[in-house]
Amino acid sequence: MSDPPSYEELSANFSWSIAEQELGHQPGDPINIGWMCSDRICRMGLANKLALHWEDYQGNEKQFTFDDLRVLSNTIAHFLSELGIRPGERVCLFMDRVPELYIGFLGVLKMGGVVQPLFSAFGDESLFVRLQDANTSAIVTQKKHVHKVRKIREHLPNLRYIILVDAGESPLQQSEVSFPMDQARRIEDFAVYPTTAESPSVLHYTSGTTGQPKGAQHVHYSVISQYLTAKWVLDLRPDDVYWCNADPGWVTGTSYGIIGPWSNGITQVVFDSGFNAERWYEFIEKHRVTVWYSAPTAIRLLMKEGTEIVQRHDLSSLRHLASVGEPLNAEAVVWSQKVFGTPFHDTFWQTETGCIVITNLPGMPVKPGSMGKAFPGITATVLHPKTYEAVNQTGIAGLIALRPGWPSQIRGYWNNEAGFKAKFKNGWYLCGDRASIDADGYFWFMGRDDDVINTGGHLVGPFEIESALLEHHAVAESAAVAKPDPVNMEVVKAFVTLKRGYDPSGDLELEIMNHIRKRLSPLAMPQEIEFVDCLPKTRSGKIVRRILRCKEFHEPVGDLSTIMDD
Ligand code: 6R9
Repeated sequence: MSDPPSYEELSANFSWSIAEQELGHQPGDPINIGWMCSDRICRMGLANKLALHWEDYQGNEKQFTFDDLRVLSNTIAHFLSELGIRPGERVCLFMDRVPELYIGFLGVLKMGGVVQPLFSAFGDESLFVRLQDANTSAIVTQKKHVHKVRKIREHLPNLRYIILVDAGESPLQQSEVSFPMDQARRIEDFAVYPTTAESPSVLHYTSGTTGQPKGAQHVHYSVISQYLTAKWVLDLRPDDVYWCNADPGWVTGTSYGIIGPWSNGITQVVFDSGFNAERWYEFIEKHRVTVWYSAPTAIRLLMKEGTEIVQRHDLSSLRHLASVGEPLNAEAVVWSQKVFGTPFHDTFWQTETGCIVITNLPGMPVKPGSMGKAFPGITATVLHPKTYEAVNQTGIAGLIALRPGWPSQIRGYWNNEAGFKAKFKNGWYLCGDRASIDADGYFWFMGRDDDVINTGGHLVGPFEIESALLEHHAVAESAAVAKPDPVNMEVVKAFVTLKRGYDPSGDLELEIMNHIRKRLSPLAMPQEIEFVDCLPKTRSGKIVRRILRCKEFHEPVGDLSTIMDD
């Protein structure tokens, strides 16, 4: 197999028109993601290629070719149009990771609707806030989740249809309709709605640190970025079997759990199941997964389970590994290289960017602990937090900023123009994170803006502290936050969960403190370690330090709707 091209080769003369050409898109022409990911692939002669191999925790399996994707997404698009859903209206997908979710995504887009994917684990209140804000017209769901919709139904006068994909013989209530995808009359030909580059496609709700969640509005042109970043960063090749762990309620599960692989005509496997190391390794082994896109939260859990369990499985199919969502600790990179024979490659991006923007491309040397470099076509820098001028000095941390204008950048927050405008300063888009850049152009993540700790006027990022903690053999996960201090304003406090076989004790605290003292500056040293059973996380697996910090400061914690509560 030939080596992937180098970063320099890919960057030279880069233009997003490379993706336009490969996708056969002429500026000004209609462009529809649903069509791109199904009909177009069939036209390329791949109609009978496996597109989705789905499995759930009970061992049920289903398989769909690209032609199935085409016909079944037609069928859903036709059904929604017949119901009277019009282009531009929001259709919420509120399902577990069942095939209807993935194919429904393409179907809504094909009829010109705007997909609003939400985690099926959301309770009725989290659901209500988002359906009300988006003025959603229809929701597609399952029997097991419909009670949550019924509970809030009367307060959502504009929600015209509740569509059940597995109603069977169950009695339906007012405005509920049954749509069993497998039994519906298959629609061979559907006139795909001629959306154009700027037509809205996906409305992703992202949790703000405080206040209400924001609806990030994507457009159909985003596929240009998602196609090319999936191909180059995830190193997708025609024979790959690709596995993305993310739920489509999170942007990773749509940009790279649907659009990226399928616009590339790649076979993907979906496992509708929670985390379980044994089951995950079995899944990789059984399906001969070659490319795996995961997240630090899952990787830390795998590390906690140890290497012995890895050795019991044949994971030799794995060729390329990538990670997103949180900083990827150097320890995790080194560990993955050791146990899988290839390191997890970090990828940094956001709901708002729509695609990977800073990353370790396959051909680049990986520096463990660094996120890598700006993707070709993305201009990224770090800005001084007061002047918003580029820091232009290696090793000095600043605000991560991107030059606006890449194809998959969101076009706004739904009903929140002021919130969107506030993300731009001095001609840059601000990510809300801090990093420094080294002499080779590699970005080193420091922390989210609001998580940075100000101790005696010095800023300390939680990432370096947590990475040092993770190097101790007893530590499974940690979160470093500020706690109030009369002298230094803030000092560092670390919350730590332990690996199996270790119990909290004063001695262990001392041992961990001694271990990290060698790695951290005195300012970054935690004043206190608190052992906890688990850390607060979002549904996408991010540690929410804000909750821990607010408790230390006795402040209200703000919006908790995306926090895992089970
Ligand atoms: C795709 C996604 C975005 C925020 C982002 C940052 C954090 C994501 C990261 C990372 C360090 C990485 N983040 N990837 N931090 N290294 N490789 O996660 O989108 O849910 O909107 O979150 O996640 O703080 O600003 P989203």
